Amino acid sequence: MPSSRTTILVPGRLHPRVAERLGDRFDLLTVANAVDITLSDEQLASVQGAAVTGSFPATLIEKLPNLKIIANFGVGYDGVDVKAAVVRGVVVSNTPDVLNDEVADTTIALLLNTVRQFHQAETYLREGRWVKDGPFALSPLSLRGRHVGFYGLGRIGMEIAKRLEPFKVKISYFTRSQRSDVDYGYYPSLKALAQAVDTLICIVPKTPETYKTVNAEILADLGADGVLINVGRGWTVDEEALIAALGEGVIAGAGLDVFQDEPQVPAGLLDFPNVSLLPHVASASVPTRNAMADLVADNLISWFDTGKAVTPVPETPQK
Ligand code: A2R
Repeated sequence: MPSSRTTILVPGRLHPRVAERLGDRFDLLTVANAVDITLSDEQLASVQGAAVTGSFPATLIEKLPNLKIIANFGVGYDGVDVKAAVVRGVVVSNTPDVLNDEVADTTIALLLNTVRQFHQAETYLREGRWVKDGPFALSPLSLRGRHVGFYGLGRIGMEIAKRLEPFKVKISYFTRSQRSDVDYGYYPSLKALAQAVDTLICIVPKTPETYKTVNAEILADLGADGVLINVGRGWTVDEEALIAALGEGVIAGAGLDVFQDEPQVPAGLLDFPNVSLLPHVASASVPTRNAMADLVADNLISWFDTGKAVTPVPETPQK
């Protein structure tokens, strides 16, 4: 006999805490991924919600006639075809704010790691080279005296900027709309910002407008002392241009937590001593991922209790 409980589709991997929170009151229908779906028509018709990490394409939305809400794990929801959801009147939710502090902390660590080469210094110690070869070489770069530009100054960017203030660096930014609540220098284009600063922190979403916008020209504008930090999406940076710029000394270093084709990282990036690379871990602590998982569950529970998600994305507003 079919269950009277609401069915939530889970395509691919999902933080276990989401399933724990939802299991009591929903039927979870787990499938291997969002593309190769081999469910019966009856099963597809039973799905009213989805909990997703990563991809939720239009082809899947089309297969689910009774879908009401897609709850995305993560603040970036570029894996969900929001346009298709809007057409169908499906609400999409994400997990904003609960990860701001963790991502901001990681960004400061990545920036310091990049300019001061602490990752290499630690490896040097662990390999016994301090004893054998003497002190670790002075880092060519420093955070001292830097002018840091933000490409994106939203929820996460603001937390990074606030953390940078006591580091006594100058802070500027480019966003499409100027903020009225900060004194940082505003530049009306990425080019103008890159020309003004020597350190660029990217924390913009993956949208058609941000694709490979950090290109050869922007890197050249950043200059020979330039440091690029990307904690938004790999999509935003032209990785080939970045590798060329690092190889030719067009910029001085880079710190990356995100890549175009994760988990693949271009081999060309691995060889540079002036680059710090992380495997997309900016929000990846147990407490922060638990908070994100709770917000995914809260969105689904709230939707089916009250008809409203807790944190719907702007494209799918609620009355
Ligand atoms: O442009 P504005 O005024 O909407 O400012 C947003 C900025 N932004 C852009 N800036 C320049 N050119 C664009 N085409 C563009 N599109 C967006 O990025 C805003 O300052 C910032 C995004 O802030 P939030 O929406 O608050 O996002 P949050 O939570 O800071 O996360 C940013 C991204 C996520 O989408 C994930 O991809 C990644 O960080 O975790």
